[in-house]
Amino acid sequence: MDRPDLTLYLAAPRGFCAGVDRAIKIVEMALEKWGAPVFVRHEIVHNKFVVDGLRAKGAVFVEELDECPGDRPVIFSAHGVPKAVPAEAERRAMTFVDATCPLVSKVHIEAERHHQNGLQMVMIGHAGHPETLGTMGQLPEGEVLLVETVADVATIAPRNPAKLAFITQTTLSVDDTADIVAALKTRFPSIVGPHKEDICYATTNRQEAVKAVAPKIDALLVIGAPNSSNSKRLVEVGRAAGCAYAQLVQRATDIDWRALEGIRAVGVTAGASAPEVLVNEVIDAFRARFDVTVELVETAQENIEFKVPRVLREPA
Ligand code: 0CH
Ligand code: SF4
Repeated sequence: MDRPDLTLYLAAPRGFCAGVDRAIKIVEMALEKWGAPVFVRHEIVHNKFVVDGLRAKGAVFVEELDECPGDRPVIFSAHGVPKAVPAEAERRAMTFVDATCPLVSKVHIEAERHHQNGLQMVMIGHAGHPETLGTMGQLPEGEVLLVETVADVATIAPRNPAKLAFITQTTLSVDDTADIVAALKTRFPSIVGPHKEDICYATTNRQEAVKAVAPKIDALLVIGAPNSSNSKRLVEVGRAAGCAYAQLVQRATDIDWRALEGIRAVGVTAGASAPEVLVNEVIDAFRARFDVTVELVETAQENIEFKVPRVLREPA
């Protein structure tokens, strides 16, 4: 049977960012250094394939520190943790390694600095997301007001509207966040903040690549997990850029082939926590059904790398 022609536009950059790379390396190196089990508070990154792989090597994933025994090392996930978490680990004299991405830690430090300067914070982020919980948890209760949408900006009640600063989650939609920042600046003209927002280079670059692919395609597949904020944003960016069918898939078995019937061009990208093996798996699944030509759409090159903490670089 003749397979239909299909052009597969592969977005670049896609997949692992420097923070994810480092976080996974931290768990692997901790297992080498201390042996199994090593506990990990929260999924190290939001990807089942990565988590299952580390679990097979002896990592034990838990949601809270009180689920960890005091005599085994624990690692904090890439998304960051409230201040109370390392404080409690110290109180229990536990061995812990913080895999918070340095670009998330940078936001924590910003929040602390503004707080010390007497400013109340507004955080743009998603309620309940571990990064938002971790960043808000850098300051005492009530010091960080959360806004998720432009509409939320009208509802917050700061102590003193003239003494405010804003910070953001690192994995938000660049365009939606710009609208929220604009609304904040309109309501609170003296609000202090970063140059644009705190969205990281990897989030920004992956969204830009999707925008470049969108006009060429009939459908977009984003490889990523349903709890991965940055991956879900890529689906939204695809739709906003005019791609009527944009879908999040964890791996090839999630692809709805009936929805893709008749397409001639597909876009493929991957969230910052999705490994490249899953991208290859998806490409192979297309090759089994179509006569595929792969075209790379590269909008930026990345060469950022973050060092793992010193404790893991030192011999045991
Ligand atoms: O996109 P989120 O924050 O949900 O997390 P992820 O999918 O694990 O990707 C890595 C980002 C970690 C913190 O910025
Ligand atoms: Fe760090 Fe950005 Fe990756 Fe998050 S998405 S881990 S902030 S580089």
